[in-house]
Amino acid sequence: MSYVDRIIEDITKKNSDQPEFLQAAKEVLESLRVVVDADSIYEDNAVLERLVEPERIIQFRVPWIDDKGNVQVNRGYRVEFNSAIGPYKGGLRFHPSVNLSILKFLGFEQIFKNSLTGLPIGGGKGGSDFDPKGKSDREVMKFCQSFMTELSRHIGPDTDVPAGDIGVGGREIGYMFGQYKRLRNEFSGILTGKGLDWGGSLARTEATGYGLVYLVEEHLNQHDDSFKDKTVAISGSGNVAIFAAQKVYQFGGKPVTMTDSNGYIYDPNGIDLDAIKDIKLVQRARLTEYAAGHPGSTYTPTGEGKPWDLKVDIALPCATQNELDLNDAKNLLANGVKIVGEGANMPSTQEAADFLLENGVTFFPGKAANAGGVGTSALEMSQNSERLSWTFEEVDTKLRTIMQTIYNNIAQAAKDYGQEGNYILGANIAGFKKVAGAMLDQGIV
Ligand code: NDP
Ligand code: 2IT
Repeated sequence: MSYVDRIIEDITKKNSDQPEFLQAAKEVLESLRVVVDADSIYEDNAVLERLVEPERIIQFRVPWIDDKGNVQVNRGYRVEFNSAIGPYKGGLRFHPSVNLSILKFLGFEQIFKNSLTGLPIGGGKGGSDFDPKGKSDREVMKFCQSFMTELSRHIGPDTDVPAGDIGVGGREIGYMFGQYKRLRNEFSGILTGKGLDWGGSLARTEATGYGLVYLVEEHLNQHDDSFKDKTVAISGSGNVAIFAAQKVYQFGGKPVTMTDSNGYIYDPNGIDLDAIKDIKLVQRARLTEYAAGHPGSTYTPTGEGKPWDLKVDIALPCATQNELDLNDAKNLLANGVKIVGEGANMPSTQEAADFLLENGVTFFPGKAANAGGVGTSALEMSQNSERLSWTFEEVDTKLRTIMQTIYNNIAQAAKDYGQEGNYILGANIAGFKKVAGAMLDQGIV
């Protein structure tokens, strides 16, 4: 049995209750066959066995008191997956669906993504099954303070630096930072995505969405094309989706859809981003609000259609895992889509990604395409270390360079292994090589 087959069999046995983790791990392992079969150093040093096993998982109780005075209890986690190339780095997700399978898939992806940024950051992820929806600001604050009371024992600017993800934005980072500072009497860069007046980086808020569009634009430019006049389907209406749409407009394209968990809006005139920002970031309301002020737009509830049913040139899934399945991939292809770029983490099922790739659609996996967020988080860490703040233009220019470099590196890796244009393979291999090299250098740890 080959080395990769043996590892797949082993993780399938050990993690049979973790479908998302197995999905993410198998995809990477399949890509690595060509690398590990060519050199026995990986098997001799059990690199894959170590890679699929988190260095540490912390699970804890998060008790808090709601506005009615009732005691609530949630589960908190931090998966510290791999620190071969730097301190653990990765977001915190607050969503009722959060469990170990989801956090292990996200932490595993983060290892390779962070490696692709070219910056010294290891892979980690955390979060809670807490649902911020419908909670008052006070309740969110109480929860965040309790969550950080335990998490603070495990993180640090040179150990583990969490950030935002689904359900964790500027408000939550602020409450968690305040609690850490109070507990430790220490003002340090233990989280990224901080407010601009207290250690945050300009352009971090925009970075994931902008980075996604920079990567796709780089691909288009290298093929004498651009976003200009392209119609774009975007899913999600949170941090990543909003700033991806903003950059699409800046490059002359037209985003026509956005989604939340209840449904999607289609606006053939182009999504009104000011309205979305007001609904989602200020009112914290639902997309159903959009239709009223926007004649010509339509709202389709979840279960009755998806943005992937429409005729678009480019699709950018920016909401959540497995939101684009084989049927959606078929619809996109039938409608002439040319590029799918993943702003979310693993938004395409394995079958969807394979189908798109096999049918000539250019496909950029999340670990490459959404790496601008964590890349800019690493830039925030640099600024915190030197106690300076760079200008928006400085950070944005570095972000664009990071995304251009990622594009070139994944394209080159795919070519080197005889699969030109297979950016899934390219991203997995390019991300792996640096981490595996560091693991070999550092011995069996
Ligand atoms: P936000 O919380 O800001 O927004 C999430 C969006 O996705 C909302 O519109 C939300 O709708 C929707 N969504 C979330 N869960 C589901 C679900 N189960 N079904 C349908 N819709 C859902 O999160 P982000 O924009 O930060 O994150 C979006 C994706 O991007 C995630 O996959 C995340 O891991 C990834 N990502 C984020 C980065 C960042 O810097 N923030 C960096 C790299 C990747 P609703 O409001 O109804 O829940
Ligand atoms: O999935 C991701 O890369 C993020 N949620 C951002 C992580 C970070 O540390 O900025």
